[in-house]
Amino acid sequence: MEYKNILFTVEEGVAIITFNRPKALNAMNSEMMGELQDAVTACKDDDNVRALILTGSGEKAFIAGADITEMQNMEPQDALKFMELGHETLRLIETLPKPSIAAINGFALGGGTETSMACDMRFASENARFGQPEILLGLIPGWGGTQRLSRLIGMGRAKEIVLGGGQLDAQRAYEVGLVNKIYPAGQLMEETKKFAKKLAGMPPFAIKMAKHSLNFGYDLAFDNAIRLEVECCSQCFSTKDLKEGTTAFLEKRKANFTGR
Ligand code: DAK
Repeated sequence: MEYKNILFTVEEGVAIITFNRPKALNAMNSEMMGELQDAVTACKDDDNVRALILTGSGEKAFIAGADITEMQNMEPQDALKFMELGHETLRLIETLPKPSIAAINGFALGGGTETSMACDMRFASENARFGQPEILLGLIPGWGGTQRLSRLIGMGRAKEIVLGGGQLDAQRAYEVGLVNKIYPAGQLMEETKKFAKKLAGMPPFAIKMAKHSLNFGYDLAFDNAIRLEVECCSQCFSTKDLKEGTTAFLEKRKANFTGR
């Protein structure tokens, strides 16, 4: 697929998807969401990709929300299609058996905050701003904002943001646990790549099992969640990477994981 709204590169095992409509502050239209889904599927299928970064082009925005121009003229059937495509794509990112980081380089509003929350981690520049301003447009978050935000930062704070429509700066987002790290704008990509490359060097099957246990154990009753963890953990014992990791520890050397 040829991309018109995103850039897609892979370097040293790290895929980088860049939202690329800077004139519209990288607002997410349905074409861009389709391209995102295609690129994430390619990451899932390619064993050489071991980690994923999502970011925005330009200095102002990660994604300034769903494209309001496109949304304004949507018939309910088109809106439903766009919403389902968004849900499918964000869930694909969330459940990708590889780690993902959103490098948030400016505005991440509405669908922008929602896209960042589908990633495993959020690294922000000092000028990043978050929020769910949908209420100001007469609607509510449509890509998981009412669900992922409350799980990440708690119900009271999520209600303040979703019902109040206000924005959080990077520091506040860090304080409430929405953001993992904050960097000066000029260092954001370099630091995010450094961490993504570290993740790309981890044993892929253990990464996959860790994400599976975290993602799918979260909503289970505790005994079932622990059982899921036991099953995911015990499966790691079938890998050569576990042998390599434990042998390397005992031989006091760095492990060389091969993904087997
Ligand atoms: N959509 C379309 N264009 C946008 C945009 C957006 N979300 N955000 C910015 N732009 C465009 C502006 O119209 C402007 O275009 P020109 O006038 O130059 O042609 C250009 O980007 C630069 O923006 P500004 O001139 O406004 O720049 P400022 O620095 O003054 O302000 C801002 C930056 C981010 C504070 C401001 O642009 C802003 O408030 N933007 C809108 C933020 C927002 O409300 N985002 C949408 C949230 S709602 C669903 C699916 C998804 C969703 C819901 C339902 N279904 C299918 C049912 C999700 C909804 C949302 O995300």
